[in-house]
Amino acid sequence: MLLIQSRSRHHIRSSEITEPRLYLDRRRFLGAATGLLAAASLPAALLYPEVGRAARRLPPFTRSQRYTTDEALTDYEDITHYNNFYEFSTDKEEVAERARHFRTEPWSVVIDGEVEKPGRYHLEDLLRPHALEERIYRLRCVEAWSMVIPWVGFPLADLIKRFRPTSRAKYVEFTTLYDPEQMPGQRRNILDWPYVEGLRMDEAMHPLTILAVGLYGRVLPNQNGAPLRLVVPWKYGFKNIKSIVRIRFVEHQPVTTWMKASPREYGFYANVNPEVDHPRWSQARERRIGEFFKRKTLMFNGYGEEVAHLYAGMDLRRFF
Ligand SMILES: Nc1nc2c(c(=O)[nH]1)N[C@H]1C(S)=C(S)[C@@H](COP(=O)(O)O)O[C@H]1N2
Ligand SMILES: [Mo]
Repeated sequence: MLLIQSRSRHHIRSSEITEPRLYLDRRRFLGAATGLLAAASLPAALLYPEVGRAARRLPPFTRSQRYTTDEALTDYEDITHYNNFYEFSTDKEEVAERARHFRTEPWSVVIDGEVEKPGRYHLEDLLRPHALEERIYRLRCVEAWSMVIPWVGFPLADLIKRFRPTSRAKYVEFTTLYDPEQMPGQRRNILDWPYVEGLRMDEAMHPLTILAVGLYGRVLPNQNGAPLRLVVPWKYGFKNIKSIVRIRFVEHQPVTTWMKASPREYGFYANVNPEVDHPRWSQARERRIGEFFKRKTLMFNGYGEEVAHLYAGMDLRRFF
């Protein structure tokens, strides 16, 4: 276990791009230690051969036994070519191509607001202390489609504890990069850029909430929010803000991009709720990408046992 631990502390570098000789060495290393490693940190090329070796490698990660599902994974091709990322395009099938040359290195994240250790941190330094874990989560978009995605990331709570928010910090606000040169969507007024999202502190600290750096065992593709994105599986997809450059601790509820765009349609909480329709369509059912028949949408996207207590006593029609 020691071995795994220290390996998993490695950060992502440009040198993680697959290089055949290294790949072979890694396999030999694994072969020698299979007893110890078991299913813990198999190379992604073995876990998900369909991804291909061109995708960039992650440091080793463990697979969560707890945060997983028996449901079939959505195809890698669909996860990476059916994207909502308005900074690049409003056409889901065009995002991947438009994001192809997006530069995610170097990358830094500003941590500020009501926090004891504010600063601008290089991504490597931000990630270094965190052991990576694979978790399979459902993602339910407000547009009534869904996917099952094997993310690689770490609990947001661990990062929050490191920077020690003050007692005034009641919410966490996240901001996406603003760079119209690279993000053609930001040259148009489709949304009030940069994209902003937020969570109440207890939602941010919930063990289900993660910051993701990878999917399908590989570094997060640009179109999925490289190099760092939020994943909150019981909320509609739009809460899962991509390409984060700022994490700010605040006293008051942040005004999020979608609330500004259309307050009737998009609330702050955005918990998946089949009983509260979107003003323009029902939220009772969803289409799992890759399937033909629609399925019922589950309260809190099926994570009710873990998260319903966060909203005890709240009127979920009002706080949608
Ligand atoms: N910065 C930013 N983050 C974003 C979006 C966006 O347009 N810009 N779209 C959101 C929506 S609506 C969804 S459904 C998910 C889609 O994530 P995926 O492309 O990885 O499936 O990202 C969310 N995060
Ligand atoms: Mo979405």
